[in-house]
Amino acid sequence: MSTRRNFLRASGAALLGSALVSKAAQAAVPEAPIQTTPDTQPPLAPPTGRPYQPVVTLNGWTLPWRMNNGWKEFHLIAEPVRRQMAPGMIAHLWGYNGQSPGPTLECVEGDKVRIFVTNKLPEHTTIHWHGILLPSGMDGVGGLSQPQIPVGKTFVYEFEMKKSGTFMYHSHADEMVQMAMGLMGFIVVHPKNPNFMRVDRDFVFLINAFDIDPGSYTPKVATMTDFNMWCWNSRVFPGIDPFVVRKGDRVRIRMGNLTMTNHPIHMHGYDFAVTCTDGGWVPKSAQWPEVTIDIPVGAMRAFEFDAIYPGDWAIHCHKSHHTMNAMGHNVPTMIGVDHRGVAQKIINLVPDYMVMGERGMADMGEMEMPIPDNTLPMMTGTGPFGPLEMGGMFSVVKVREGLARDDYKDPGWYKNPPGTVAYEWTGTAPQAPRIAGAHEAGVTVRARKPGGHSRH
Ligand SMILES: [Cu+2]
Repeated sequence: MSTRRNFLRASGAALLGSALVSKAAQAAVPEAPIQTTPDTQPPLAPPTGRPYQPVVTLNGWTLPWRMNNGWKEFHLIAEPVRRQMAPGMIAHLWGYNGQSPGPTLECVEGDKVRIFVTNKLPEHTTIHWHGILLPSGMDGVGGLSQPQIPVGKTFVYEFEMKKSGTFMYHSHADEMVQMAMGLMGFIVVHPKNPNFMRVDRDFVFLINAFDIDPGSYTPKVATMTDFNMWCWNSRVFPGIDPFVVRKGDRVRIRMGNLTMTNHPIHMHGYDFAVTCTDGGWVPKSAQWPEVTIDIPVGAMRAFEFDAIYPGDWAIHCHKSHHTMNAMGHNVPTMIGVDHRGVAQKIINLVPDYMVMGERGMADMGEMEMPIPDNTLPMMTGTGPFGPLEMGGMFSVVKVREGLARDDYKDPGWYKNPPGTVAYEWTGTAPQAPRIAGAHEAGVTVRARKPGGHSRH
């Protein structure tokens, strides 16, 4: 993390005489730390103010603040950023303080917050505090609740955090463009009583989506529904960090959806309780059990579980197109199509043509198909047993015994106890009952794999 000392120095408040200090201190903007890596940062224990159990932002960070006469002051800078979506792909987005999404803002119920927003974008902007109860004029809708923040100017938002829960912030100016470019972030307001709804590990991420053509860097901003990069915190698998959990911990996962469609998020290995919505905490008697939680557009949800089952548990969006990257879209179905005879004729015309998908698409996960620069394979990643064949909104909850309280380092793959892994049957297979006539006998399909990379 680096700071903008030059920017600060320009304000020069610290050198003024005592008579001027309080006025100058009010006028001085607080530091705006920036983040230069997309790695998950350790939780930021609150150095001042009321105590709370901090959250961990997946592939993100929490914005430090300063206290000023009872106000918690934050400084967000809206600006163009370069975000690595996964190793091998950079996106040119708009974000805050060096990354998209911007840093998570954490505070406590009852806190008075003052948020400075500096606009370093090429056009005007605002920030809307999604779900927060506040004065109408602080709501951040450009033109409705305030003038737009012009290029190069800094505006101040001031309000009290009246209730705890799970919230978001995002641009509310030229929204189609500014949301499509990544101007968004997470807000967590902790309960005043640190024992209320306390958990040991509290993860947060935004669900967001971009439309970036293979080989290019900048999202297409006019896309309505046909996005191709399905992200958690502007990252796609295998770029999304695992949720590292100590066995026995009480765990909360909070999500907010700023895409244009719903996402049924499914976690393996557990059932969990839905404990927080965008409207607030769900009382114990009303918490409902799930294994998949649908997150509507513009909504936030949180669920909790006791991490009693060690293992590597997949967590992903259950829309299967959301677990693949850009190359996987608009591909014809070729299953059962016999290319023999046709392929050679096409290769005479198109030397690079390859026959794919006659047996399904799993070949794509196994091979290194030539793809454009700055583009991720449509399904990728390798696990302890081979190709994972995933992309997009996919990660792993890694529950391990004996981790330290604050240890979020990737512990590697789970070592399954002997006799607990699915295995190949080598004896005589028992008869599998099947409805008469339902099976089409005698159809053989053959796939031809591409010849390699000789032309690239
Ligand atoms: Cu989805």
